[in-house]
Amino acid sequence: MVSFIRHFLKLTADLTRSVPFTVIGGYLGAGKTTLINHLLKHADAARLGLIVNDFGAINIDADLIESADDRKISLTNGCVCCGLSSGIEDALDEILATGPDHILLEASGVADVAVLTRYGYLQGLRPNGLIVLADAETVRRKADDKYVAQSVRRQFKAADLIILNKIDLVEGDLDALAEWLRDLAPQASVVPTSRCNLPVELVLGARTESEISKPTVSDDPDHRHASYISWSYETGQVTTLGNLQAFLDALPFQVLRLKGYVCLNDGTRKLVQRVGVRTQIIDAGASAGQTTRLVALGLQAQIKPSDLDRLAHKYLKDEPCSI
Ligand SMILES: Nc1nc2c(ncn2[C@@H]2O[C@H](COP(=O)(O)OP(=O)(O)OP(=O)(O)O)[C@@H](O)[C@H]2O)c(=O)[nH]1
Ligand SMILES: [Mg+2]
Repeated sequence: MVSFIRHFLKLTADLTRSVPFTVIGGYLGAGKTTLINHLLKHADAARLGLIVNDFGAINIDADLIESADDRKISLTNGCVCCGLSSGIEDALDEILATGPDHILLEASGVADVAVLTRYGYLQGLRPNGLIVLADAETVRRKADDKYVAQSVRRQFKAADLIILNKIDLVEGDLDALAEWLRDLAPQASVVPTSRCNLPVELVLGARTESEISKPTVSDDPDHRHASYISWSYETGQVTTLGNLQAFLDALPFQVLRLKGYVCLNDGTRKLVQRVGVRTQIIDAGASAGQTTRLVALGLQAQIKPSDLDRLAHKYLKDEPCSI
């Protein structure tokens, strides 16, 4: 009896102390990291613990997230939805020990996100839902693409909230697009925005059990990301801005996502982001002590890492430093 009461008291204490756990999903480049940075900037004093699962061998997202390192853990070289499960449990323990108010997991863009919500039931945590980002410019095309439609649609069907991001890039009928998403995922609310500029409450606000979907076991026995291949590249050498541009122009359009940092021969560093055909090159400060690091993702049937190696060797190194 005494042990039962002790167990009951511990359970009650665990419930009141449990930390909300929210999964952030969405296909490659939809805006997951942008959302996390928005939350970090606007969540006032809330201490956010972050776990970032990037697909490639180098975790670029961990660098893109503007958070204190002790509350941010990156998991690389695989996807937590179909492997790395002990990795995520250890990471959750480590983050919990820092005393966060809320834990966010950025899933890799190709993850089976519904499977990840089950970690919210671990001791010390409470599930707070699954947010899925949609890239307003490309979502309809991706949802009909014969190779990626299944993984894109599966994410929406499991979502509690869909953030229809990048509406600044849409020229057509936005209402019709939102309506199409609502038909695809009637269980979720759909919120249009750009740059994930939303009230933080929408993501971090507490959701009751009836407001969140139950986690699932993957219904796809072949879900091992066999069809995707990642490419990583690192060099201590520098290049010119012109060669970086030539590299990006020469990349096959089948590269679905590319991101990382490139060091130039003028002593600066550029952040490079490419989602489909859209490319961004942003100043990222001085390159001192840094290396060029890039990751890319595409379908195994469509890109060859050796082709990307060849392009990188041709354009991203061997330039004498001009400073
Ligand atoms: N035009 C426009 N660009 C955006 C918007 N939101 C994000 N981006 C850009 O889209 C690119 C990808 O954004 P991320 O936040 O890194 O996307 P992600 O989902 O974390 O990408 P992965 O983790 O690689 O799957 C970046 O270049 C962002 O600056 C938006 O609302 N409008
Ligand atoms: Mg990201």
